[in-house]
Amino acid sequence: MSATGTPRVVVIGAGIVGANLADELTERGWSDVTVLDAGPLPLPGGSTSHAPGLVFQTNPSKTMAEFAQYTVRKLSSLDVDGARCFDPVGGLEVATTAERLHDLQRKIGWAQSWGVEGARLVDPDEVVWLHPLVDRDRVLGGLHVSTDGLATATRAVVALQRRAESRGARFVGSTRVTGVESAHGRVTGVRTASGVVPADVVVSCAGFWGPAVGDLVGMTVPLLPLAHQYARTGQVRSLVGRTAGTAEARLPILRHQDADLYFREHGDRLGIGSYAHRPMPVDLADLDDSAGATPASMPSMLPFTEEDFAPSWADAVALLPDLAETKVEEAFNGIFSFTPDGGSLVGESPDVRGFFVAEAVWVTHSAGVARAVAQLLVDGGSDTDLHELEVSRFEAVQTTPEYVRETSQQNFVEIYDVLHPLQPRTSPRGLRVSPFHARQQELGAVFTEGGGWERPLWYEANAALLEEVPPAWREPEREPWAARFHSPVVAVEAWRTRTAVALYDMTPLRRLRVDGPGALALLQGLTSNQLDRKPGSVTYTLALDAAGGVRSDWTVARLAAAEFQVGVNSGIDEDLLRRAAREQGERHPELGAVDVRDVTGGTCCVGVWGPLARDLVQPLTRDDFSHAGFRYFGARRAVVAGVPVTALRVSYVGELGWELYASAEHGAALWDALFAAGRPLGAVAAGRAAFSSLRLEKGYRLSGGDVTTEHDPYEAGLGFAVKLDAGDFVGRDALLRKAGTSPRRRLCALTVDDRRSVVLGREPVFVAGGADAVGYVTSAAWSHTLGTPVATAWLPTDAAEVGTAVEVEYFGRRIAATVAAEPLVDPGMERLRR
Ligand code: FAD
Ligand code: THG
Repeated sequence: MSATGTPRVVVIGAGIVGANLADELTERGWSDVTVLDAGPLPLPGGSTSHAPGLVFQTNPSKTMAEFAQYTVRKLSSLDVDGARCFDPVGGLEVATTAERLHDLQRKIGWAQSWGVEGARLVDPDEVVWLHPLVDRDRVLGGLHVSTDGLATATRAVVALQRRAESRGARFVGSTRVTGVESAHGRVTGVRTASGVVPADVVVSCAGFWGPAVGDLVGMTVPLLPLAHQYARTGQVRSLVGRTAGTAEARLPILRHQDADLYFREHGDRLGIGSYAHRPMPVDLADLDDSAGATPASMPSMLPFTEEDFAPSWADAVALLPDLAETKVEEAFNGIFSFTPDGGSLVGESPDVRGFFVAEAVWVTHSAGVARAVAQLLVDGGSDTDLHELEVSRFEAVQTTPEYVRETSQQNFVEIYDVLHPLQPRTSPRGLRVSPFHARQQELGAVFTEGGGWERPLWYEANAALLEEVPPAWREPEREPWAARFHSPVVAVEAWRTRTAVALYDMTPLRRLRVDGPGALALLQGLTSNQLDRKPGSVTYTLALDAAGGVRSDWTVARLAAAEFQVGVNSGIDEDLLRRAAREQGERHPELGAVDVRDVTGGTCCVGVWGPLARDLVQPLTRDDFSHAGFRYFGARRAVVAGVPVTALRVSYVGELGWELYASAEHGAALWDALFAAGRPLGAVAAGRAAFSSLRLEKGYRLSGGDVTTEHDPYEAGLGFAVKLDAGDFVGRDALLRKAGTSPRRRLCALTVDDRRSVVLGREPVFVAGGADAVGYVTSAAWSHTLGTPVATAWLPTDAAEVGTAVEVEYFGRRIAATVAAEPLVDPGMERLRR
């Protein structure tokens, strides 16, 4: 601790992220902050030192769009001796294809959902009015966002450094961190050529050097440094005299995504960035880190490879014909970071406490990410949901050099592509398959990928049954966009689940064993429900953050007094449990040891669900699977078809049935036995598409989708899983403080009035006839049971009353919908408890 009683913080890296973090920490009273950079200040030579600073705020991710909005707000309030750090010149994305033009409407929807102001579709005349260099005949229209603009990142770094220093921070240049010191699993300082700088908290903001700094503590930082071409033209006559005074730009920043290009003005020249070239991965070991004294020798700037730029130059001239009179004058291949899913990386080392990273962050999101990290450090949680950024979101197989290299390059290639929300990656595939995989292939499974797993979306074999599906259960033909990665066959699988029985491969559902005398105390202290129940019971419970926000929802099966199987949502949950177990062991050794183990690999799970589930399973076992003998939310070990299983009577699709867990080597035998026994009952194999639709109908929440840390359990409709008298747990105090206050918003079910128009998620929701979005869709599906499209949406309380008429905007079209009572299907729980 420092003299002031706040932790001593070392920030590695004085780029836009490190500088913002020092500012945000000192603003919160953590004044003992030292920012170290290997390069000279204020231009240490990282990506920030040459970033052109385009800030397009609109993003499919709510979190990233909010971070961008904060960056705009914050940088707009900063200056260096009167020179501004943000120019709100506006952002313009042009469409040169019908597909792009159509997609811009989806983007406007995101802007409305996440509160990005000033977004509207413009016609070709207006495109040219906004950006006179554009060839009117080339464009079909554009998306204009008046609040987008240009960040002058290097100037912002200076302003942030000054402000942070005025509050006590120190910035030290030309000082490389060569080691991280730790004791008893906690960081104690960083090593440099001039000695050790003591620290209680170290945050690596090393940009694309992240993996090298991570190596110092044995932390895998799954990012790939890639080179990206940026060129400046010579003088363009039509630009002369347009900018005046200190302004470097008046024209809106411009994207030409159909050619993977973006543009900004530099006085009377244009800057052109290209993603059209081959991916150019960079090996950190090849960089000349001794460079950095002059901009021309920055380690993050590699020599321009002209031949890679040639097609882009032709495309640039085609869109902006005035460029024909000039040529590229200065250009380089600049280095930045890409990740396996395109997201930033924030989080703490699993092994060395107090060592954090905040990397793979664009200038666009830098202030927002820094604010969230500062909140995380100072307050224990951020008010913006961070699960999309958490380093622990990746599965082990997704952090291998091979995976990171391939997927990050693919993300570079696809960065400006029109991507469907359900579009699976094409490679690498087949990294994880369940023991049922061969059977699934025989049944014509159409697979998607998630967490490295192959997951059936639906089974083509079921197409043979389509004729039998009663008309009321079928779905009318979808419009082309919503029809992608979807099939009418899903109707068969949903119908058979609700009327007969179906087999679902639940193997990828992450499960942990939490065992030992301290296990109950650990789980009880970490989640909201009463878990001290008889062995053989399953409890649905919530992992909250300190502010009472929902981090995740778990099913905790108590298999024996000190043995628990916990069904979780992702690696973030495992990370959380491991940290808490370690802390409990240190602080409360008297509670006894706890062992947390991921048992997902090596085991498998099949969900047997439907009104005939008991008729299918009971004949295969001597154990009692009757309603009285095996209660809803019960768990037991049993033998099914000669295979030892752990059976949980739970169902995310809201039907009678069980999750049957077995050791992986028994998987195929178990599947075959269930399938054969099910055939006379009309059993089918069913995939993710039916699964998602059925769970939505039942009103079950998808953690990270419907509900995040931004929501408390009550507004999410999950108050039933909170037992404030279950002893102390993380988030309990925050919930107690909320007692008596009424929620501002609610998660609601919507049904679509025309009973046809399917939406997909993230669309803005309006009160009927309203001009401004009041909420947004989280999940959506066709409900086969009800014969209408349905959705889940966050709405302010006054628009959340059942019967309220709302509109969902889908590609610019307002679709009338109505707030409906939850759950949409089986409110009386008769299907589950029989
Ligand atoms: P950096 O600025 O790279 O800072 C990291 C710092 O860490 C460096 O100064 C480095 O010297 C220091 N460091 C590393 N290792 C050590 C060590 N061991 N000890 C001490 N110090 C160390 N983003 C946008 O939002 N909009 C754009 O228009 C845009 N255009 C771009 C164009 C190009 C050509 C490139 C290459 C990038 C562009 N980006 C853009 C991305 C953006 O530049 C980066 O994402 C951002 O600058 C990253 O900031 P940072 O602070 O994380 O990293
Ligand atoms: N199965 C198992 N574990 C899981 C999931 C699962 N863990 C992660 C995720 N899915 C958790 N999500 C849910 C959401 C709802 C329910 C189960 C898991 C559920 N809810 C009942 C309800 O809302 O009526 C709970 C009723 C009760 O508490 O008694 O069934 O799919 N193993």
